[in-house]
Amino acid sequence: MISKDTNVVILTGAGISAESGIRTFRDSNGLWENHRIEEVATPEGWRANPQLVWNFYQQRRRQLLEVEPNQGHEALVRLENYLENFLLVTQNVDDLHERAGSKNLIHMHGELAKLRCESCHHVETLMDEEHLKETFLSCSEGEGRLRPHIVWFNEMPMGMAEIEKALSECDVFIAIGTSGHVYPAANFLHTAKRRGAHTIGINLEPPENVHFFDEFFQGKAGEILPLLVEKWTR
Ligand code: BV8
Repeated sequence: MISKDTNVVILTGAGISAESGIRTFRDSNGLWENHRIEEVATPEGWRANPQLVWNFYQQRRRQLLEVEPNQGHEALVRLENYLENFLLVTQNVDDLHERAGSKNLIHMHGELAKLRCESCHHVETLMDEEHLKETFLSCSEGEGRLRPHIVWFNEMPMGMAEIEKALSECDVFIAIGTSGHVYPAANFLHTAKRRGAHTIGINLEPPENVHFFDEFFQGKAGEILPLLVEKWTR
């Protein structure tokens, strides 16, 4: 069902990074449990208590130095190298997909490794020791304060025009390691289905929208993806 000229769009969520040791959001020891979403992942939370939000993200940025891509990330690189038309959209803000070698990649919810100036909006990857402390950082281009280059709730996700275009042209849509809680990402499955794409879900637990998938594989992405990609690229 997947051959070299099949047009594939993939959406990943926190579940694909779980086997690398990055906690997901809604599993029992999810990230949010230590904090209410409104406090740490909204513009209002940032305005109300920037130090709390900054410390929350600096702790997650420091964790990037301790984790590695897993076999799920690596299998997606093999699939991308095999296909002529491939787009990987991730809700994740870690850098494990690019470190595994993914190229055609959109971080629709931003990136932990990057910071953005609140005044001139200059974006930079800043992951040296001095950028990971709990003191605020200033923009190198002006004097604005740097904020996480992250899409918070009620902020516009990134790359939406490119994503919508890819979804309108795809033959196969694969959602991996996502609970289907967060919009507009959770709508991509329906957009692809309306286009007539074949839809595949891979998740540890059946997500809320499991019945909308043509095929669903329950289990760990790091175990299932290498087997599926080996079959598809044979
Ligand atoms: C927007 C960055 C509009 C932060 C994130 C009411 C109803 C519907 C929608 C809304 C509503 N009220 C508000 C909204 C919109 C809102 C939303 O969807 N809210 C939800 C909570 C109801 N969405 C927004 O605000 C979005 N923006 O709508 O803008 C707009 C329009 C015009 C102009 C301006 C604005 C922005 C949403 C982005 C928020 N930012 N991340 C950060 O990371 O710090 S969301 C956050 O959740 C992460 O990005 C995460 O990736 C994402 C989704 O979670 P998942 O990835 O699915 O993770 P989760 O833990 O939920 O699930 C993991 C799954 O993996 C589980 O199912 C588990 O079983 C599985 N798993 C675990 N281990 C494995 C595994 N699977 C396979 N293998 C394993 N080993």
